[in-house]
Amino acid sequence: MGTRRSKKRCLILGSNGYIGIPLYERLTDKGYTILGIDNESRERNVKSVGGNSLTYNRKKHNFILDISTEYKKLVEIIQAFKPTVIINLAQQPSAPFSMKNQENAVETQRNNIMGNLNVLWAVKETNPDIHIIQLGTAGEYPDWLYKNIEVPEGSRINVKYKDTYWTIPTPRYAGSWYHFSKLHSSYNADYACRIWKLRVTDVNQGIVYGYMDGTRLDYDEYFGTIVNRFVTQAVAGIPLTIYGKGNQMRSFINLKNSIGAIELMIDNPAKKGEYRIIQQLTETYTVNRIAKLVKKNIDCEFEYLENPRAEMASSRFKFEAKTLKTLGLETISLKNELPNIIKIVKENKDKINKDVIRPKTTWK
Ligand code: USQ
Repeated sequence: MGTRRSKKRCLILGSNGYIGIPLYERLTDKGYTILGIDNESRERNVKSVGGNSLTYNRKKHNFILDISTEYKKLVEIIQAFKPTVIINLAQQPSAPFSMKNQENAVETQRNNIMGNLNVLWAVKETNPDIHIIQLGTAGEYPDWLYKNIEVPEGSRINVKYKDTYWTIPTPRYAGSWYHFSKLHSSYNADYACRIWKLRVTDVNQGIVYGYMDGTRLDYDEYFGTIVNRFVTQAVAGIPLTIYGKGNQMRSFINLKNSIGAIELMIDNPAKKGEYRIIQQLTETYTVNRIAKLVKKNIDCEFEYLENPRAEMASSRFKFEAKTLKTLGLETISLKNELPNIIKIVKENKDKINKDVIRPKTTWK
């Protein structure tokens, strides 16, 4: 007797990226039918800033396609493949890259917003029942806006104004051209669910860190996020580049947990007409705390640099993040995972280009 194939058909947009590669492999292992699309912009963008992935990356695409410009082909692929779910990871993911110059700012917003809008239209025109999972960001809830209030999980809140209660979209704002691209896409998806009765899960994800077999591992100023970057700096014998005094707080999720969370979203789709927000984050740390955790595992120095970014010098915040816990996501802690990241970076130490570590882009 053959194994029973799942009826789940997943179209992954951005299947050659940091999350796309392990997601493609994981869903294939689960017996889901997968189709991957990528425009190879991640590799191009990383190369354009002199960066390189420390690890080999197994390309996972079935089609090379730019979803932000090739709408007709996207529709044809959806009509032929008949996905039950579309996971849109086809985004320019770096805030510093979007702040580098006018061209990058425009290209980030064009690519991210138009790509996402094309997906919403393509689903409306082909099969509005397809569940869309799109990646928003925890940065849609800036620390200055949620200073003393827990960030609620969900798309609506009730507020009292002049003795009347109003249900309004949860207040959001952003802190880079990149983060604004996510914010605009969130509002577009919310609106599409309202008028076309689509089903969308918008995943507000914290900073993803760690490694899974076959994916890429970037460490440069633009595409390396803080944990992967600090580990690389420590392994290379470079002092950790702490921006400002290091008291800014951020939320985090391990790459394996990010993949696990997307699996849970696929298996528990949003309802018809529902615009659902999930807070995809498991821990919060200040930059200093991360630096100290890295130092506990591998000897290194710290260097406090004038902060090149426009962000609060010091912040504390709390996110409500119930859904993933309720659905049974088992949290992996940064503390337990650091030795694994250090091991993989050490194995690839000779590929580190020390010239792309120090920040060159100022945001103000
Ligand atoms: N930082 C340092 N030193 C460094 C690099 C970063 O102190 O060498 C600090 C930054 O000032 C910032 C924090 O670390 O306060 C995080 O920076 P990051 O580069 O790790 O992450 P960020 O630019 O916030 O963006 C990343 C992903 C993005 C995702 C976002 C989630 O690139 O795709 O949406 O995390 S969040 O930050 O929650 O909005």
